[in-house]
Amino acid sequence: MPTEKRLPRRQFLVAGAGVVGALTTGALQSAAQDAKKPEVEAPVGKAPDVKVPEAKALPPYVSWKRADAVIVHSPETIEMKRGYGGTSVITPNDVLYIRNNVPAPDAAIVADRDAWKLSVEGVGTPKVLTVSDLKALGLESIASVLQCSGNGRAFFDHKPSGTKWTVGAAGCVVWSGVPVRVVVEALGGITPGAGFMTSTGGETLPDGLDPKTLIVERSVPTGAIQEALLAWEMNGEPLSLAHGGPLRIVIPGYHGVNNIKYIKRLAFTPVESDAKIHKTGYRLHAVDAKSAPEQPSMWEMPVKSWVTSPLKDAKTGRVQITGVAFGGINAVNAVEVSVDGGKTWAAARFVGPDLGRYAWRQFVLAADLKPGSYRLVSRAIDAKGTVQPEDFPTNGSGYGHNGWRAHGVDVTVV
Ligand SMILES: Nc1nc2c(c(=O)[nH]1)N[C@H]1C(S)=C(S)[C@@H](COP(=O)(O)O)O[C@H]1N2
Ligand SMILES: [Mo]
Repeated sequence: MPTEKRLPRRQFLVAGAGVVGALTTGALQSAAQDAKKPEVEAPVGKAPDVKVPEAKALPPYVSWKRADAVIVHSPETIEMKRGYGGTSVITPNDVLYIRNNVPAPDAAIVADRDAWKLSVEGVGTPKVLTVSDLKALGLESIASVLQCSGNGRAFFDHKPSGTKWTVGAAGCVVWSGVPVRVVVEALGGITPGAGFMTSTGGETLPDGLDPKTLIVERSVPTGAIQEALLAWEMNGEPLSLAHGGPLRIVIPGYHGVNNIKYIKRLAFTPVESDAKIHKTGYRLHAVDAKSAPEQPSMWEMPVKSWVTSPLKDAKTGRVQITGVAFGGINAVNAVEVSVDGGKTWAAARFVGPDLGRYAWRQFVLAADLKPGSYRLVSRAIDAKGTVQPEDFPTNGSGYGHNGWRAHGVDVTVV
């Protein structure tokens, strides 16, 4: 799927019988319910200026998620509620968002994790390696922000289609696995002339459709391999099926879509993938333009931050204003908070351990607030000195919103 939109109806209808057919029928029904259900007022604890859909049940493959902490937009798009990620840097597994462009594979694939196979191509000695082989090759751990390209889509005024994520399609995760460069070295290095690293997802695709229109396959410039990890563990637990188990590629600093789950093929290629999701999908383009390969791809993430508390009401006196800030492809250096919608700013303080360049940092600003109305906004600055912008340009699919103004929250101090 090129954008964060649901599968077009036609594709569901030809999906046929079997697991995929059954799941997609569910997705269709939920899409229909979406259209009918009224939007309800955001309850306490969420940004009051964004309407959220009524609660839906968690689908079986993510039944272990915290129902009270997530918004189920559809069986394949589940958002963490604002303010539910805690203040201990790492986003707990049971609240981290979920995004599947096609239904997740059958749970059978995590029954024997070590047997999962990855085909490595475009190297000196191409080879099929099992997870067990990969575990023998090396081990590294890295913290990185996983964020969907469409995070913040709800804040665009032009109503782009696709999931209306606010701030919850993001989290900070510690991944463990083997560095891609270790695997590449073991297999004789990258074939000369291969400028891209292409990752392919292992979902079972429905028969009778051109796989190129459905397959989840993304290319990134080979430079990204320096930090890339083939991960089998997430926050100390075996990688769940929902988050890509048995094996997923993690490309720190890159948008979520490039972090391919159920990875079955890793290829070093002279050209970029011609899969629809890569060739024309996830591109920044004008609202009235069609997606095209020459438009910027959703690769590196820019600097971003938002407030996580308070979100609605606060008691008069000292208030601890918290939030998260990250630099995307760069480290985050500083963050400022404003209680008057961006007229005046004060430097916030980072809280907790610094887990490195690709992790986010929690921040806090203690403010003494009298009764009244406040617009809380935050603005981060990365290690290159890039300041989070006030706005982000409108674009067709509603990707990449990191504008600080729209991410603010209105709080009443009583
Ligand atoms: N195989 C596969 N990998 C995938 C996807 C997918 O649908 N299939 N979705 C991508 C997108 S768009 C995002 S935002 C992230 C979401 O990761 P999560 O569900 O673990 O939060 O996975 C990416 N990797
Ligand atoms: Mo995404």
